Amino acid sequence: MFSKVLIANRGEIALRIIRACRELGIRTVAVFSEVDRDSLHVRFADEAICIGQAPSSSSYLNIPAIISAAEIADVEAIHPGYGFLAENPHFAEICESCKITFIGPTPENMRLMGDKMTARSMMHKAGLPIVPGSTSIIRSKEEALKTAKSIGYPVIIKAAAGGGGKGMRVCHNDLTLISSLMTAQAEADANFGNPDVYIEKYIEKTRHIEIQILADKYGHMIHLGERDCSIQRRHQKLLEESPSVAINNKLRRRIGEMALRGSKSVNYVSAGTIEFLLDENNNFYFMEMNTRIQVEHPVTEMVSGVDLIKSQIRIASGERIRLHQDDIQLRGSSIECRINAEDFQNNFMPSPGKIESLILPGGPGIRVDTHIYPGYEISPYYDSLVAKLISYANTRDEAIKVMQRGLSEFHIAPIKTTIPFHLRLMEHPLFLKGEVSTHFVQEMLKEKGGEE
Ligand code: MV4
Repeated sequence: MFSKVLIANRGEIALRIIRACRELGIRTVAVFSEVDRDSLHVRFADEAICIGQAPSSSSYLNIPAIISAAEIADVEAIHPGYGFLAENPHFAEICESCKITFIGPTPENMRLMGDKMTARSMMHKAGLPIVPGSTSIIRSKEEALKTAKSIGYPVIIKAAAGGGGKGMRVCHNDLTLISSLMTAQAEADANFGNPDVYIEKYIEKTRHIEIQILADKYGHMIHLGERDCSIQRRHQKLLEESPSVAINNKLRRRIGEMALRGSKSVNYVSAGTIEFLLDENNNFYFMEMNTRIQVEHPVTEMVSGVDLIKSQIRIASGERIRLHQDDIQLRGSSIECRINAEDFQNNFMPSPGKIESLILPGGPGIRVDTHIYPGYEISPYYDSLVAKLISYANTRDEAIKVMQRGLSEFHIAPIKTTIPFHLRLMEHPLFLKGEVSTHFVQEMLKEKGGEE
């Protein structure tokens, strides 16, 4: 096992990793930007090193500064968390060349799965179902029209280097396809430095289902069931839950086996997530693979009893996963609400500033993953996630009740948060029945206010 690890991240995930390290007896080194000097990850770590100014490009994305900090502090490994450098194969290679273990997948894993088009064709070869669509990059209007004609409208244009919904365009006819092709290519180029796009049949009214897997360096892999991430707005997830009401044991076994088959075919190592779309007839299709720990990992931890961060660290240090698939007993129900510093009443506008007063919820079935405290200043430089409120109970109905109670105890002032949104969601008849698709939030917001 490592004796010292650097955490190349900030916020709640940096704290989460520090906590895992402490329990494993590993010393921790935090890195921070100039505005994060008073952050809890700096206080909780054994050592802390300033790596640059507030903009991410100067600090949390600054590879030379992070590697220098790792060399100075003499760490054996770096945990990248999520976002920032977590899925950057170049960074993982630099770590390797400096004899620092990158706690995550191999650079090769990240490179292959980072190209969504390559991921799609590799998973298809491995036998996973994929949505009908183009088998290569779309280079011309003619190619786009030909593909759309063969699969039929509606179609969706996606960026090869994209993921997470950025730069996607749904098209219903030849006219919108041609105009969207140009804008999608320009947007892909501007956002990812790569204009390549491909086309798929657009599947309506889907659920976003993802399977968590763990793989060690010796080819042994297990899956830890699914998360339902259908509650999202403009591709930002707002609530995740496990298990999904749409998945029975038989379907879970089938999707789980597919996720493992795909992961094995690319010799995957570490924690990873395979995203699927589930349509109204329970057909599922591979979408993409996320080669990192995800924001919503706690709901899987609650129902599986497996600590995913400790597992990542153990795997990176060369330990074997001692669990077999039969050992994994998913139990109970867990929900995570993302509490963002955003004004739900005002089109989810960012609401940074100083937290003057704070009361965090607690009690049975509540977990709060957060880095905020009274007096903490929420910076406009980084994402708006301020806390993850996670509930756990025997059944989904009970987990919802626990979440309602937790949300009503949660008090932050004067900044605005997504708590009022979640309180409304917890009373929505369709959410209570579990009848949600990826269009749910948009439709719910239309019911009152109508700002969408
Ligand atoms: C799709 C889709 C429907 N059909 N692909 C969004 C995130 C990325 N991982 C894949 N995504 C989707 N891909 C096909 N062929 C629906 C989504 C999707 C979505 C699309 C439009 C508006 C909201 C959405 C929310 C989740 C998923």
